[in-house]
Amino acid sequence: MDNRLEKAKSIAVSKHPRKENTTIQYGTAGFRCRAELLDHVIYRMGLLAVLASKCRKATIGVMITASHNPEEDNGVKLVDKRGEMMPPAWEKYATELANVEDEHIPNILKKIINSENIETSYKAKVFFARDTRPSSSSLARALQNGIQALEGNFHDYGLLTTPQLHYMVCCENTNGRYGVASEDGYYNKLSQAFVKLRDLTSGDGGYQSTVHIDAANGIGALKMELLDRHLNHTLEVEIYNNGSEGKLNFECGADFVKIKQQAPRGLTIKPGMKCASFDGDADRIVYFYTDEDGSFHLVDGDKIATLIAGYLQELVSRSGIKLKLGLVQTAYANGSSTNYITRELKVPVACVPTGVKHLHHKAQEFDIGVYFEANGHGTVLFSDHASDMILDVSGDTSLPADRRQAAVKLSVLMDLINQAVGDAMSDMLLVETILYDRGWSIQEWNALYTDLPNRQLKVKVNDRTVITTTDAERKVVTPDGLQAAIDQLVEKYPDGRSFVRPSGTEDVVRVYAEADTQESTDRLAGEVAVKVFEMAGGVGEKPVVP
Ligand code: 16G
Ligand code: MG
Repeated sequence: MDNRLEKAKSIAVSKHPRKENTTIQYGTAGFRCRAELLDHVIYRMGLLAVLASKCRKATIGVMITASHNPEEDNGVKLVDKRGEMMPPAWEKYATELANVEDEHIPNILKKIINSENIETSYKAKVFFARDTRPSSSSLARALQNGIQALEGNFHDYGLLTTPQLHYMVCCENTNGRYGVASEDGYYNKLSQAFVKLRDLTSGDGGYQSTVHIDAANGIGALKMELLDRHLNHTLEVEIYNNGSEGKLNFECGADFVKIKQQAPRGLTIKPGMKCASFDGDADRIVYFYTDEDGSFHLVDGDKIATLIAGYLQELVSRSGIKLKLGLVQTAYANGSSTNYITRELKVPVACVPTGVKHLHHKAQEFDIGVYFEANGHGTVLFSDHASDMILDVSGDTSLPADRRQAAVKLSVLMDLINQAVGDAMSDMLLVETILYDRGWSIQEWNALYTDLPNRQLKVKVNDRTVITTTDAERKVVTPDGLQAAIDQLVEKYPDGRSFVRPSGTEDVVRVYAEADTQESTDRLAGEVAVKVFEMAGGVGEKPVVP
């Protein structure tokens, strides 16, 4: 192995040297920055993926994408053996390996091998893929060089959405039980489940058969077109922002629509049209529409979560199977959604810190765990126990037809859902299945509950790590006195709620507020932002209260 580590170093020096002294951090969504800073980082992630594969004795995934970031950025994320995110220890290794001088690469690799007790003789295998960014293909070559430097096997899937790569890794490491590890395998699995569910459901009422999709000028457009070909016209899909003209994520995509609460560029919206936006790597989705009077309505991750949780709850209860269903949210979930879920649906709700890995982890504690961030990232997990029970009941002909039929629907839904990770395409098919079965238009769905007005602001501070939080980011611990100040402000407003947290992806502190009216919400958010500025070392212009 020592020889190979030396070889990895000399390739680093000759082909993928670390040219600048900037430090880069493996955050909640991997490394993300301007593409030109990433060549050496991605080469090194090839090396790390080989070690991870040897450590896990399984295939590891690497995705090259910067999701909803501008086209000039790029990023890289490692995918663990079941298609989930890598644990914190590996995030630390990634950060360390990315930032050392070229000549120290062998030392760091050796350190990881020792700490993790890695059997270096295991033949490593890495799956990788990339999004449509102009920089992605040359970065993919850097990655491949890294994998080959440590003599790992690999499969280059070319262009994929992030969730498709997670799916491939999960299929491969479960010996095909999850599905076939190919693009066709993915489309076949999802489309067959979708078409089967159309046969099992009614489709009456106000259901709108067409979805207008803003694909953010990204990879989602290419892949949605391929999936559409497998759907046999069971769903009418119109794709906008397919990348032929517009720029990736520029004034379009799920992140833009969620934050700006407005329709994306490139999609001329007409009243009542059912629309959805994917983000740049198609792991997030939000829906939206406008009224006759032109007002915009966002149907976000919270509404998707409630739609799914309510539907699954009903099926579980009709099937007669005793299963614990729960919903996982973050502090960003609109207060109305949490009230609706706990009071109307009577589904238990858990709140965890921001970031998919926290939600995913918590959702595993339920038999059926639904998790969604308000920004549209989420999925549903079925425990082994739940899936065994569902399959048993669906095949038991001695049971009443109604019970069995509910279990059959659940069993097909398990195939429709990408349980490895939130997936815009799979989530969209799931939402469309439920709306079809309910006979609901997007307006009827949106009317389940009314969102409290809410506002998000950013505050620039000298060092955002001075802010620490507890209680799933809902309470500030430091700086001293900030939480008491926030509490005092919140008290003034009916239905008021506010929290602040350091961003994991940008150098800012985020402020969230909600209250009974938009005016109160904006004022509360502004007042809290001022407190953060004053008490946590604000820099630049002081926020103003409207
Ligand atoms: C990352 C997370 C996303 C989270 C966002 C918060 C993953 C795959 N992605 O994009 O879940 O909502 O960060 O960003 O975990 P922030 O920390 O800047 O608010
Ligand atoms: Mg994304």
